[in-house]
Amino acid sequence: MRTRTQVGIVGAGPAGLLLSHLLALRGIDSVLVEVRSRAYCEARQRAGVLEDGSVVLLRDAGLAARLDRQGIQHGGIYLQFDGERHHIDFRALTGRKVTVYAQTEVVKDLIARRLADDGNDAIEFNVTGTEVSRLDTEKPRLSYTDASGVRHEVDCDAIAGCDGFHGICRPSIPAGMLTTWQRDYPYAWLGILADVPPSTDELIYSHHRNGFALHSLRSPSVSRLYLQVSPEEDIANWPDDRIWAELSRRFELPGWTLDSGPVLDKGITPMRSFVSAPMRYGRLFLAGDAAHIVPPTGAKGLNLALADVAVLAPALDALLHGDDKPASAYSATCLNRVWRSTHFSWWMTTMLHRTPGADEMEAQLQLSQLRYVVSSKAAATSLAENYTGFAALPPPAG
Ligand code: RFL
Ligand code: PHB
Repeated sequence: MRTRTQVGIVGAGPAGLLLSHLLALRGIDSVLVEVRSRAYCEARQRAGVLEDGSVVLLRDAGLAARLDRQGIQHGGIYLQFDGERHHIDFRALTGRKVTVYAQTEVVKDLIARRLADDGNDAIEFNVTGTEVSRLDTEKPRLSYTDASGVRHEVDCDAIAGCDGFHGICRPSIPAGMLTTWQRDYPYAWLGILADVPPSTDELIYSHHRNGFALHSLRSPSVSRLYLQVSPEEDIANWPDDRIWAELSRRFELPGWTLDSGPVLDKGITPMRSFVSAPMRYGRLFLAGDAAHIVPPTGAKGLNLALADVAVLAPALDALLHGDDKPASAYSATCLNRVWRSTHFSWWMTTMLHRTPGADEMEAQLQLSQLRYVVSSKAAATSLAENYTGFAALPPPAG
């Protein structure tokens, strides 16, 4: 079946969904295709922390009704090391805060809004055989097979590759056109979602001789916790009791206890830093994890994905009206923020994780850095400024 649209979008993660909504607000049509089911996209456990800029972006785009009711504002984080827990007060240091609101909820809100505005055709779930072609022409093509087996060829004015790190858009760019930088870390995160109220009022990032641990949350009754494990670790080796025992050890503090509860979900995530540039080839624009990955320690991946499409929507609007200038600036504008977040995420990660096989010198250097962060206002401000979001986002209406 041969059709046309203005913008073809691959991937219904936060980047693709928000882009289709921002384009719709500008009166621009899109076709959004997603390989997974709606239920899968809405249940995939991932990020949990939104920068103020991301909250404002979602609010200005009319997407924050539930976020404003259920999001939990956090004015800081705890850094734990050497048997002590220290508070970093973002509000006092920067006047800013972050909002705990799960990526699953952002995705549910976006899907509900797209379907309410444009009906069931707004998103094609369960597609197969997605391909993008003719990228160096003014009429790139998005091809896919829908859930009922019909093959679609969609002529577009531009295509947005929002299909994550393992998607097909980045590999569709001819060899030699992209420069990539990648670092794989020698550890992974074992994450659990647990049906138990959080044992803390703000997130705890803990440096421990057994490895890093993070206590986060999803709501006043659901906790999200992570443990550093080996990237080769098999989740079958981690029954719930062992996970809780290891979490208790890594967060141990006199007079404080970690409450445990039923584990609702668990999984292991590898950690990598990856940047590919430029984020545009002809009429294909990459956004979010399709173009860059950060390790989750800085809570940046979701925020970067939203920031990219906040820049991309007005750039595509201009391109469709004959002005290529903002589209030409898209990659450099985004990469500025991407590299800042890449550095910050690398810095948080290497300061807090234990490198397997590393000598005692590394642990002492990490502890010295942590002591500096909690005792120097300048160092604490630097962490707070980066964590809460360093660069301002453009307004959604351009
Ligand atoms: P996504 O969410 O991966 O969405 C891409 C979508 O594309 C679909 N797709 C295809 N569709 C059609 N055809 C194809 N051929 C396709 N190939 C793929 C996929 O099914 C998927 O639906 O990318 P997007 O939109 O760029 O969003 C990025 C974020 O999901 C990611 O950066 C964050 O989750 C990272 N992250 C965190 N970010 C934060 O800002 N704060 C956090 O606290 C935070 N914590 C985390 C995280 C990521 C984690 N994991 C699991 C990697 C914690 C963890 C554990
Ligand atoms: C989460 O809540 O999933 C989360 C929070 C902070 C991070 C990473 C993940 O740095």
